[in-house]
Amino acid sequence: QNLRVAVVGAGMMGADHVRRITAKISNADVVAVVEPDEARARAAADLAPGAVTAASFDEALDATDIDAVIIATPGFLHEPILVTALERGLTVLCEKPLTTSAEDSLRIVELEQQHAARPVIQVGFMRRFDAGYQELRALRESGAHGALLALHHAHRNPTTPPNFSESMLIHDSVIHEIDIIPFLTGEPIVAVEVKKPRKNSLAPADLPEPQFVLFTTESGTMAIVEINVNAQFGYQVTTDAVFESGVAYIGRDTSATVVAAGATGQGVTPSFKERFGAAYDEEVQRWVDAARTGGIDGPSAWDGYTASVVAEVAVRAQQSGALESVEYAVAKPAFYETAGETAG
Ligand code: ISE
Repeated sequence: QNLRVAVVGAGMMGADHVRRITAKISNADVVAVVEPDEARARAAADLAPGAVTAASFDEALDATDIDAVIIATPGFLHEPILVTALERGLTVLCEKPLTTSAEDSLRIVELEQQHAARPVIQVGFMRRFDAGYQELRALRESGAHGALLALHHAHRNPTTPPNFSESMLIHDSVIHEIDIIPFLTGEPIVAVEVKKPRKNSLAPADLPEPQFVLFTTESGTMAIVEINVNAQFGYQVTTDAVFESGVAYIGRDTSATVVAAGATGQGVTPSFKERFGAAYDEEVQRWVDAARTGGIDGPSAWDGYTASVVAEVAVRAQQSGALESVEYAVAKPAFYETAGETAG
């Protein structure tokens, strides 16, 4: 029997997941779209034959049988849906961030251990499923070019949606690097500092960006992130890894290079949907396959929690301008010790 999935939130990402599950993913059907905006709910449900629409998650649970849920609402609305899903024994794919505070994320991690025998919440850190990031991680693990010394990350979006605040630069955008830096280095982040160069006049008046966010990991590897989300030209996410005897970079070649009319050029992806399309497909198929037997196959709520801790410190660093150190309140519980190449 196919996995019966509810998608909560029918914005850009939620609607994309409805389309993906219906058109590309095997062994799963979208049976409910939960979205208070009726027109949006209908538009997304029309992509999935037979799916019901509901204004709330509880309404959807009353209306139809649901095995698993994809949470794609704005981050600050994730927590109550996670709690309901845990109480109902559902498996979850929760878009990032897990929650928008370390305290709330820790509560989810504790609740998951009370309600489930093994991890049932996967966090939507899709970069772990991207071939480029997997290659960089394998290079570091192989030791072929010595130790990994530094990472340069560029994270550029064309524009921001309305009401995108300074802390959302961290919780919504840099959260991806906060997850991928430990994935690449194999080490936790221990310190964060933020520097703010000259403001882009094309960014909203109350959004001081671009910003440089500098992370240090346990052994002293440093990762600099240029977060630059009103860059106008398109969507670009690149990473350069500096090893002792070589460098490796990913994310520049997202299309063929065309030489014509006296110039050489390459396309730029318009949004994360295209840049990470293959990664999302891989992430969702593997989650579906694992969820059919009640598990997950990717970053867990623990990874969501540690990212929340670092994000909170990074928001503090935005305000203080100082080097802020990261303390984790609890050690990783044995419950989260899973194998698997995309696990934490
Ligand atoms: C958005 O929510 C994402 O998750 C994208 O991957 C990221 O690039 C963007 O900055 C976020 O707003």
